[in-house]
Amino acid sequence: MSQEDFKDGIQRLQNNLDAHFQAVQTNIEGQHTEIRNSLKETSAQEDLGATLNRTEVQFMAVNTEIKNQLQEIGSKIITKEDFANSIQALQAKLDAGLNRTEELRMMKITADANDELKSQANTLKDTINYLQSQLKISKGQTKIKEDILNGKEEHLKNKDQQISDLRNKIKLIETTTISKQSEQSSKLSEYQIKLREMEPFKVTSASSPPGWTVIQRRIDGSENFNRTWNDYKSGFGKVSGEFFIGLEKLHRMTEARPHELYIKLGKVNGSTSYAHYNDFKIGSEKELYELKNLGKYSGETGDSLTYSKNQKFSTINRDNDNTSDLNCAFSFGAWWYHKCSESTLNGKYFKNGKGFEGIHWGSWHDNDWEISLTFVEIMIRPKS
Ligand SMILES: [Ca+2]
Repeated sequence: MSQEDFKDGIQRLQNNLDAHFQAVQTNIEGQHTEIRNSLKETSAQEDLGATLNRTEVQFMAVNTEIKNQLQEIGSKIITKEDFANSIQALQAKLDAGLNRTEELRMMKITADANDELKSQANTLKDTINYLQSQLKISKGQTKIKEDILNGKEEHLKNKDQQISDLRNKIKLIETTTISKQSEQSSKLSEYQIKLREMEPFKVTSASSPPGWTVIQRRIDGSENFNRTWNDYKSGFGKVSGEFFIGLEKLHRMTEARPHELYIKLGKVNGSTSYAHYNDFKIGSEKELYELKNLGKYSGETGDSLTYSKNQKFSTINRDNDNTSDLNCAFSFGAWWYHKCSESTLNGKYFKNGKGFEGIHWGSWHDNDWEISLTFVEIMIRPKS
Protein backbone atom coordinates (compact mmCIF):
# COMPACT_ATOMS: atom_id res chain seq x y z
CA MET A 1 0.00 0.00 0.00
CA SER A 2 1.34 3.37 -1.02
CA GLN A 3 1.57 6.23 1.35
CA GLU A 4 -1.05 8.05 -0.76
CA ASP A 5 -3.40 5.10 -0.61
CA PHE A 6 -2.88 4.90 3.17
CA LYS A 7 -3.66 8.59 3.56
CA ASP A 8 -6.80 8.16 1.44
CA GLY A 9 -7.79 5.15 3.50
CA ILE A 10 -7.28 7.07 6.72
CA GLN A 11 -9.28 9.97 5.32
CA ARG A 12 -12.14 7.68 4.34
CA LEU A 13 -11.98 6.01 7.76
CA GLN A 14 -12.01 9.41 9.42
CA ASN A 15 -15.01 10.51 7.35
CA ASN A 16 -16.82 7.31 8.13
CA LEU A 17 -16.05 7.67 11.80
CA ASP A 18 -17.17 11.28 11.77
CA ALA A 19 -20.41 10.26 10.11
CA HIS A 20 -20.79 7.42 12.58
CA PHE A 21 -20.19 9.59 15.63
CA GLN A 22 -22.40 12.27 14.18
CA ALA A 23 -25.19 9.70 13.80
CA VAL A 24 -24.55 8.34 17.29
CA GLN A 25 -24.47 11.83 18.78
CA THR A 26 -27.72 12.80 17.04
CA ASN A 27 -29.25 9.58 18.22
CA ILE A 28 -28.04 10.22 21.76
CA GLU A 29 -29.22 13.80 21.72
CA GLY A 30 -32.59 12.66 20.46
CA GLN A 31 -32.76 10.12 23.23
CA HIS A 32 -31.66 12.68 25.79
CA THR A 33 -34.39 15.08 24.70
CA GLU A 34 -36.90 12.28 24.80
CA ILE A 35 -35.78 11.17 28.24
CA ARG A 36 -35.64 14.74 29.52
CA ASN A 37 -39.15 15.36 28.27
CA SER A 38 -40.42 12.18 29.81
CA LEU A 39 -38.70 13.08 33.06
CA LYS A 40 -40.17 16.52 33.34
CA GLU A 41 -42.98 15.42 35.61
CA THR A 42 -41.09 13.04 37.83
CA SER A 43 -39.25 13.71 41.04
CA ALA A 44 -36.29 11.66 39.74
CA GLN A 45 -35.71 14.28 37.06
CA GLU A 46 -32.66 15.83 38.70
CA ASP A 47 -30.82 12.51 39.31
CA LEU A 48 -31.43 11.14 35.82
CA GLY A 49 -30.67 14.48 34.19
CA ALA A 50 -27.33 14.66 36.00
CA THR A 51 -26.42 11.12 34.89
CA LEU A 52 -27.30 11.92 31.31
CA ASN A 53 -25.22 15.08 31.33
CA ARG A 54 -22.28 13.17 32.76
CA THR A 55 -22.59 10.44 30.10
CA GLU A 56 -22.87 12.99 27.35
CA VAL A 57 -19.73 14.81 28.51
CA GLN A 58 -17.80 11.53 28.66
CA PHE A 59 -18.98 10.58 25.18
CA MET A 60 -17.99 13.93 23.76
CA ALA A 61 -14.55 13.56 25.34
CA VAL A 62 -14.06 10.16 23.71
CA ASN A 63 -15.30 11.48 20.41
CA THR A 64 -12.84 14.37 20.53
CA GLU A 65 -10.00 12.02 21.46
CA ILE A 66 -10.71 9.76 18.46
CA LYS A 67 -10.89 12.74 16.17
CA ASN A 68 -7.59 14.06 17.51
CA GLN A 69 -5.91 10.69 17.06
CA LEU A 70 -7.23 10.36 13.53
CA GLN A 71 -5.86 13.80 12.71
CA GLU A 72 -2.54 12.79 14.24
CA ILE A 73 -2.52 9.64 12.12
CA GLY A 74 -3.38 11.60 9.02
CA SER A 75 -0.60 14.13 9.60
CA LYS A 76 2.15 11.58 10.32
CA ILE A 77 4.14 9.28 8.15
CA ILE A 78 3.61 6.09 9.94
CA THR A 79 4.84 2.57 9.70
CA LYS A 80 2.73 -0.45 9.13
CA GLU A 81 3.22 -1.34 12.74
CA ASP A 82 2.11 2.11 13.85
CA PHE A 83 -0.89 1.83 11.60
CA ALA A 84 -1.79 -1.56 13.06
CA ASN A 85 -1.47 -0.08 16.58
CA SER A 86 -3.47 2.92 15.60
CA ILE A 87 -6.19 0.73 14.13
CA GLN A 88 -6.15 -1.29 17.38
CA ALA A 89 -6.41 1.88 19.44
CA LEU A 90 -9.22 3.10 17.23
CA GLN A 91 -10.91 -0.24 17.62
CA ALA A 92 -10.64 0.18 21.41
CA LYS A 93 -12.02 3.66 21.20
CA LEU A 94 -14.84 2.41 18.98
CA ASP A 95 -15.53 -0.33 21.50
CA ALA A 96 -15.60 2.33 24.19
CA GLY A 97 -18.00 4.34 22.03
CA LEU A 98 -20.15 1.23 21.62
CA ASN A 99 -20.06 0.78 25.39
CA ARG A 100 -21.27 4.34 25.75
CA THR A 101 -24.01 3.56 23.28
CA GLU A 102 -24.84 0.51 25.39
CA GLU A 103 -24.89 2.77 28.43
CA LEU A 104 -27.23 5.10 26.62
CA ARG A 105 -29.42 2.12 25.76
CA MET A 106 -29.46 1.44 29.46
CA MET A 107 -30.47 5.02 29.89
CA LYS A 108 -33.28 4.28 27.46
CA ILE A 109 -34.24 1.39 29.73
CA THR A 110 -34.20 3.87 32.58
CA ALA A 111 -36.46 5.98 30.42
CA ASP A 112 -38.68 2.89 30.06
CA ALA A 113 -38.64 2.65 33.84
CA ASN A 114 -39.64 6.26 33.76
CA ASP A 115 -42.47 5.30 31.41
CA GLU A 116 -43.46 2.68 33.94
CA LEU A 117 -43.35 5.39 36.59
CA LYS A 118 -45.41 7.60 34.32
CA SER A 119 -47.94 4.87 33.77
CA GLN A 120 -48.02 4.36 37.54
CA ALA A 121 -48.52 8.07 37.92
CA ASN A 122 -51.28 7.85 35.36
CA THR A 123 -52.81 4.95 37.25
CA LEU A 124 -52.54 7.09 40.37
CA LYS A 125 -54.19 9.96 38.50
CA ASP A 126 -56.94 7.60 37.38
CA THR A 127 -57.35 6.46 40.96
CA ILE A 128 -57.54 10.08 42.10
CA ASN A 129 -60.06 10.83 39.36
CA TYR A 130 -62.05 7.78 40.38
CA LEU A 131 -61.96 8.84 44.04
CA GLN A 132 -62.95 12.38 43.07
CA SER A 133 -65.87 11.05 41.06
CA GLN A 134 -66.81 8.84 44.01
CA LEU A 135 -66.62 11.92 46.23
CA LYS A 136 -68.87 13.76 43.79
CA ILE A 137 -71.36 10.91 43.88
CA SER A 138 -71.09 10.79 47.66
CA LYS A 139 -71.67 14.55 47.83
CA GLY A 140 -74.64 14.15 45.54
CA GLN A 141 -76.02 11.43 47.80
CA THR A 142 -75.43 13.62 50.87
CA LYS A 143 -77.31 16.44 49.15
CA ILE A 144 -80.18 14.06 48.38
CA LYS A 145 -80.17 12.89 52.02
CA GLU A 146 -80.11 16.50 53.20
CA ASP A 147 -83.06 17.26 50.95
CA ILE A 148 -84.90 14.27 52.39
CA LEU A 149 -84.07 15.45 55.94
CA ASN A 150 -85.25 18.98 55.13
CA GLY A 151 -88.42 17.49 53.76
CA LYS A 152 -88.88 15.47 56.97
CA GLU A 153 -88.24 18.59 59.07
CA GLU A 154 -90.87 20.52 57.09
CA HIS A 155 -93.22 17.59 57.57
CA LEU A 156 -92.57 17.62 61.33
CA LYS A 157 -93.19 21.39 61.45
CA ASN A 158 -96.52 20.84 59.74
CA LYS A 159 -97.34 18.11 62.25
CA ASP A 160 -96.42 20.45 65.13
CA GLN A 161 -98.74 23.07 63.67
CA GLN A 162 -101.50 20.48 63.31
CA ILE A 163 -100.98 19.37 66.94
CA SER A 164 -101.06 23.01 68.09
CA ASP A 165 -104.27 23.60 66.10
CA LEU A 166 -105.82 20.45 67.59
CA ARG A 167 -104.82 21.60 71.11
CA ASN A 168 -106.52 24.93 70.51
CA LYS A 169 -109.62 23.13 69.23
CA ILE A 170 -109.63 20.92 72.36
CA LYS A 171 -109.27 24.04 74.55
CA LEU A 172 -112.17 25.65 72.73
CA ILE A 173 -114.30 22.50 73.17
CA GLU A 174 -113.35 22.34 76.88
CA THR A 175 -114.22 26.00 77.39
CA THR A 176 -117.50 25.57 75.56
CA THR A 177 -118.26 22.45 77.62
CA ILE A 178 -117.55 24.28 80.89
CA SER A 179 -119.71 27.25 79.98
CA LYS A 180 -122.47 24.90 78.79
CA GLN A 181 -122.21 22.93 82.05
CA SER A 182 -122.52 26.10 84.12
CA GLU A 183 -125.43 27.26 81.97
CA GLN A 184 -127.14 23.90 82.37
CA SER A 185 -126.60 23.67 86.11
CA SER A 186 -128.15 27.16 86.58
CA LYS A 187 -126.32 27.20 89.94
CA LEU A 188 -123.10 29.20 89.99
CA SER A 189 -120.01 27.20 90.90
CA GLU A 190 -118.46 28.10 94.22
CA TYR A 191 -114.85 27.75 95.26
CA GLN A 192 -112.52 28.84 98.01
CA ILE A 193 -109.75 31.40 97.93
CA LYS A 194 -106.92 31.30 100.49
CA LEU A 195 -104.88 34.44 101.00
CA ARG A 196 -101.88 35.00 103.24
CA GLU A 197 -102.83 35.71 106.88
CA MET A 198 -106.55 35.26 106.09
CA GLU A 199 -109.10 32.51 106.58
CA PRO A 200 -110.09 30.81 103.30
CA PHE A 201 -113.26 32.33 101.84
CA LYS A 202 -115.85 31.24 99.31
CA VAL A 203 -116.36 33.00 96.00
CA THR A 204 -118.35 32.19 92.86
CA SER A 205 -117.28 32.18 89.28
CA ALA A 206 -119.14 34.49 86.95
CA SER A 207 -122.09 33.19 84.96
CA SER A 208 -120.45 34.81 81.99
CA PRO A 209 -117.84 35.51 80.79
CA PRO A 210 -116.16 32.38 82.20
CA GLY A 211 -112.94 32.55 84.22
CA TRP A 212 -113.79 35.62 86.30
CA THR A 213 -114.32 35.74 90.08
CA VAL A 214 -117.38 37.71 91.19
CA ILE A 215 -116.68 40.24 93.99
CA GLN A 216 -120.12 41.88 94.19
CA ARG A 217 -123.56 40.92 92.96
CA ARG A 218 -126.99 42.61 92.92
CA ILE A 219 -129.85 40.57 91.46
CA ASP A 220 -133.02 40.88 93.53
CA GLY A 221 -132.60 43.24 96.50
CA SER A 222 -132.60 40.38 99.02
CA GLU A 223 -129.39 41.57 100.72
CA ASN A 224 -128.92 44.76 102.74
CA PHE A 225 -126.11 46.91 101.26
CA ASN A 226 -126.68 49.86 103.61
CA ARG A 227 -123.82 48.81 105.89
CA THR A 228 -120.93 50.12 108.01
CA TRP A 229 -117.19 50.31 107.39
CA ASN A 230 -116.49 47.00 109.13
CA ASP A 231 -119.07 45.14 107.05
CA TYR A 232 -117.56 46.51 103.83
CA LYS A 233 -114.12 45.70 105.17
CA SER A 234 -114.85 42.02 105.79
CA GLY A 235 -117.63 41.43 103.26
CA PHE A 236 -121.22 40.22 103.59
CA GLY A 237 -124.05 38.30 101.92
CA LYS A 238 -124.17 34.90 100.26
CA VAL A 239 -121.77 34.24 97.43
CA SER A 240 -124.47 32.24 95.62
CA GLY A 241 -126.73 35.29 95.63
CA GLU A 242 -126.25 38.92 96.56
CA PHE A 243 -123.00 39.79 98.34
CA PHE A 244 -119.87 41.91 98.59
CA ILE A 245 -116.55 40.08 98.92
CA GLY A 246 -114.95 42.62 101.32
CA LEU A 247 -112.36 45.39 100.87
CA GLU A 248 -109.58 43.63 102.77
CA LYS A 249 -109.79 40.60 100.46
CA LEU A 250 -109.84 42.87 97.40
CA HIS A 251 -106.75 44.67 98.72
CA ARG A 252 -104.87 41.42 99.35
CA MET A 253 -105.85 39.86 96.01
CA THR A 254 -105.05 42.86 93.84
CA GLU A 255 -101.86 43.60 95.74
CA ALA A 256 -100.58 40.05 95.25
CA ARG A 257 -101.18 40.07 91.50
CA PRO A 258 -102.30 42.64 88.92
CA HIS A 259 -105.99 42.17 88.13
CA GLU A 260 -108.51 43.19 85.51
CA LEU A 261 -111.99 44.43 86.38
CA TYR A 262 -115.16 43.51 84.53
CA ILE A 263 -118.54 45.06 85.44
CA LYS A 264 -121.70 43.57 84.00
CA LEU A 265 -124.85 45.66 84.32
CA GLY A 266 -128.52 45.09 83.60
CA LYS A 267 -131.66 47.21 83.40
CA VAL A 268 -135.16 46.26 84.40
CA ASN A 269 -136.07 45.86 80.72
CA GLY A 270 -133.52 42.98 80.52
CA SER A 271 -130.87 44.80 78.51
CA THR A 272 -127.28 44.21 79.66
CA SER A 273 -123.95 45.89 79.06
CA TYR A 274 -120.42 45.87 80.42
CA ALA A 275 -117.40 47.95 81.33
CA HIS A 276 -113.85 46.61 81.41
CA TYR A 277 -110.77 48.08 83.12
CA ASN A 278 -107.43 46.42 82.56
CA ASP A 279 -105.57 47.22 85.82
CA PHE A 280 -107.60 47.10 89.04
CA LYS A 281 -105.94 47.69 92.41
CA ILE A 282 -107.25 48.53 95.89
CA GLY A 283 -105.08 50.04 98.62
CA SER A 284 -104.80 48.90 102.25
CA GLU A 285 -107.10 49.86 105.14
CA LYS A 286 -104.46 52.41 106.17
CA GLU A 287 -104.95 53.95 102.73
CA LEU A 288 -108.75 53.81 103.33
CA TYR A 289 -109.02 51.16 100.58
CA GLU A 290 -108.25 53.71 97.92
CA LEU A 291 -109.08 52.83 94.30
CA LYS A 292 -105.39 52.95 93.35
CA ASN A 293 -105.47 51.65 89.77
CA LEU A 294 -108.09 51.16 87.08
CA GLY A 295 -106.09 51.00 83.91
CA LYS A 296 -107.71 51.51 80.55
CA TYR A 297 -111.47 51.44 80.04
CA SER A 298 -113.14 49.43 77.29
CA GLY A 299 -116.72 48.28 76.92
CA GLU A 300 -120.23 49.38 76.00
CA THR A 301 -121.60 51.20 79.08
CA GLY A 302 -119.22 54.12 78.90
CA ASP A 303 -116.69 54.96 81.60
CA SER A 304 -118.32 56.01 84.90
CA LEU A 305 -115.59 54.82 87.24
CA THR A 306 -112.42 56.71 86.22
CA TYR A 307 -113.92 59.73 88.04
CA SER A 308 -113.51 57.70 91.25
CA LYS A 309 -109.89 56.79 90.63
CA ASN A 310 -107.51 57.62 93.50
CA GLN A 311 -110.51 58.19 95.80
CA LYS A 312 -110.87 56.62 99.25
CA PHE A 313 -113.74 54.32 100.15
CA SER A 314 -116.65 55.80 102.14
CA THR A 315 -119.50 54.11 104.04
CA ILE A 316 -122.50 55.44 105.95
CA ASN A 317 -120.34 55.78 109.06
CA ARG A 318 -117.06 56.83 107.38
CA ASP A 319 -116.95 60.00 105.30
CA ASN A 320 -113.76 59.88 103.25
CA ASP A 321 -115.07 61.87 100.26
CA ASN A 322 -114.07 65.39 99.21
CA THR A 323 -117.29 67.21 99.97
CA SER A 324 -117.30 69.40 103.03
CA ASP A 325 -120.99 69.50 103.86
CA LEU A 326 -122.18 65.94 103.22
CA ASN A 327 -121.31 62.27 103.17
CA CYS A 328 -122.02 60.95 99.63
CA ALA A 329 -122.25 57.38 100.98
CA PHE A 330 -125.11 58.33 103.27
CA SER A 331 -127.38 58.93 100.28
CA PHE A 332 -125.93 56.68 97.57
CA GLY A 333 -124.33 53.77 99.41
CA ALA A 334 -120.72 52.82 100.05
CA TRP A 335 -118.30 53.67 97.20
CA TRP A 336 -115.11 55.45 96.15
CA TYR A 337 -116.34 59.04 96.23
CA HIS A 338 -114.71 62.31 95.19
CA LYS A 339 -117.38 65.00 95.11
CA CYS A 340 -119.73 62.08 95.00
CA SER A 341 -119.44 60.06 91.76
CA GLU A 342 -120.73 58.98 88.36
CA SER A 343 -121.46 55.44 89.57
CA THR A 344 -123.14 54.02 92.72
CA LEU A 345 -123.28 50.24 92.47
CA ASN A 346 -123.93 49.76 96.22
CA GLY A 347 -126.98 52.03 96.20
CA LYS A 348 -130.50 51.03 97.20
CA TYR A 349 -132.13 48.26 95.17
CA PHE A 350 -135.32 49.25 93.32
CA LYS A 351 -137.09 46.25 91.77
CA ASN A 352 -139.00 48.51 89.35
CA GLY A 353 -135.73 50.06 88.10
CA LYS A 354 -136.53 53.60 89.30
CA GLY A 355 -135.07 55.50 92.26
CA PHE A 356 -132.85 58.54 92.86
CA GLU A 357 -130.75 56.89 95.57
CA GLY A 358 -130.53 53.68 93.59
CA ILE A 359 -127.89 51.83 91.57
CA HIS A 360 -126.42 54.08 88.92
CA TRP A 361 -123.87 53.99 86.10
CA GLY A 362 -124.41 57.47 84.66
CA SER A 363 -122.82 57.02 81.24
CA TRP A 364 -125.12 54.08 80.44
CA HIS A 365 -128.37 56.00 81.04
CA ASP A 366 -127.54 59.62 80.08
CA ASN A 367 -126.97 60.51 83.76
CA ASP A 368 -130.69 60.09 84.37
CA TRP A 369 -130.51 59.57 88.14
CA GLU A 370 -134.11 58.32 88.27
CA ILE A 371 -133.01 55.13 86.56
CA SER A 372 -131.80 52.40 88.92
CA LEU A 373 -130.10 49.25 87.59
CA THR A 374 -131.52 45.85 88.58
CA PHE A 375 -128.50 43.68 87.82
CA VAL A 376 -124.86 44.13 88.84
CA GLU A 377 -122.01 41.66 88.73
CA ILE A 378 -118.54 43.02 89.49
CA MET A 379 -115.76 40.57 88.63
CA ILE A 380 -111.99 40.42 88.68
CA ARG A 381 -109.35 38.07 87.30
CA PRO A 382 -105.57 38.00 87.43
CA LYS A 383 -103.97 39.60 84.40
CA SER A 384 -102.46 37.01 82.06
CA1 LIG B 1 -117.86 64.58 102.93
